[in-house]
Amino acid sequence: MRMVFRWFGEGNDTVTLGQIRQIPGVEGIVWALHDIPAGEEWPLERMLEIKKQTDEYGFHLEVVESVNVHEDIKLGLPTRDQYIDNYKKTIEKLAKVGVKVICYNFMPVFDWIRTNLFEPLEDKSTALFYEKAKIDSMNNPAELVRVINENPDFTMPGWEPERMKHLPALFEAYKNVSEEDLWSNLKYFLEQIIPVCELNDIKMAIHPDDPPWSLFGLPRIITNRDNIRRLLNLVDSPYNSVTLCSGSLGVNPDNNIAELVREFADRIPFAHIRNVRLYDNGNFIETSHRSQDGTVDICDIVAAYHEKGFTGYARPDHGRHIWGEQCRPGYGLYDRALGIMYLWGIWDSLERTQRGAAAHLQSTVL
Ligand code: DNO
Ligand code: MN
Repeated sequence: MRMVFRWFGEGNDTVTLGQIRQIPGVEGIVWALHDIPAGEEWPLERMLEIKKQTDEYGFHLEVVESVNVHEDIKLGLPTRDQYIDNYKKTIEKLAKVGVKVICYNFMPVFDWIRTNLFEPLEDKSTALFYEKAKIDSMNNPAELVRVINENPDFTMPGWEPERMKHLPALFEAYKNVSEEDLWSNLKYFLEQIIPVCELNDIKMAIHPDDPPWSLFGLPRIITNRDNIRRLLNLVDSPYNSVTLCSGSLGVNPDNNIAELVREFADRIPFAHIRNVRLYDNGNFIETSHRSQDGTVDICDIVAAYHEKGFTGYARPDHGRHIWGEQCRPGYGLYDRALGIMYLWGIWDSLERTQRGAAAHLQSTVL
């Protein structure tokens, strides 16, 4: 397991590279050029700038999260080809700074959806929260557009006001895009991209939908085991792979993440590991990593990775906001650092046990 840490860049993150350097066992930075709009080619000079900053701390840049996919590609519009060309050129340049994995997602319009970014937990820390009743009350495009039109300042946590302006048009564009259409648009994209990845030794690792169900009438397809199988078969290459996110998939209790790890291990170059607590009413909140603190059994998941001899990258994904830290929602220093130490704790003790068992076996054979 190769531990990495997401960093949003100089001036764009409250956490510094110097602080990350002091978290035990972190070897690389998960990065992106966050200001470049989806569909545009990333400039090499900008990548080299990041490389210069991170080199100083001895971090590698092998994982990018995310190179976002332009909406026209997801919609399957004729204009998609120019954006796919740009994506290919970006892949070629990323290879030049040593990138090995590109995490991306194929969720129409929205990335993750929550209703409160600072919901208090019992210990007075706060975390990202999803309130089912609130989402249900506006869970169709017409209703959401109505709410937006009536309140020009309306925004949901994490949705930039800029993007909210385009929502009615985007919903209109997606009106006739079914799940099957989205599958075929993803296939079209991957068929074009994967050969370029093979040439450049970079894996495309799709992030599951968060939450893994359809919202506002928009299709969502990377949601469960069967759909991950289908994704991997769209283009059967090791370069077509998955970012297995325990928190995103874990809010559906039917998804057994450890089982997914066991089944898909050789196609998971990047693991997102975090816990969530599900409530009976369909709400969920992100919690600390410890198995007992949420509904997702992190010990079992790490054990599954260990059992499979996982040599891919892992990051603690989100954390709570603790000790008064003012930070990007979900991306503080403290709780993610605690999460890393929990993951290492499980991992290292499994290593010991395995080594002990091997030594024991050797001594009995002798
Ligand atoms: C949630 C996070 C995501 C992720 C993007 C990847 O679990 O990991 O916001 O960064 O969806 O494209
Ligand atoms: Mn994730």
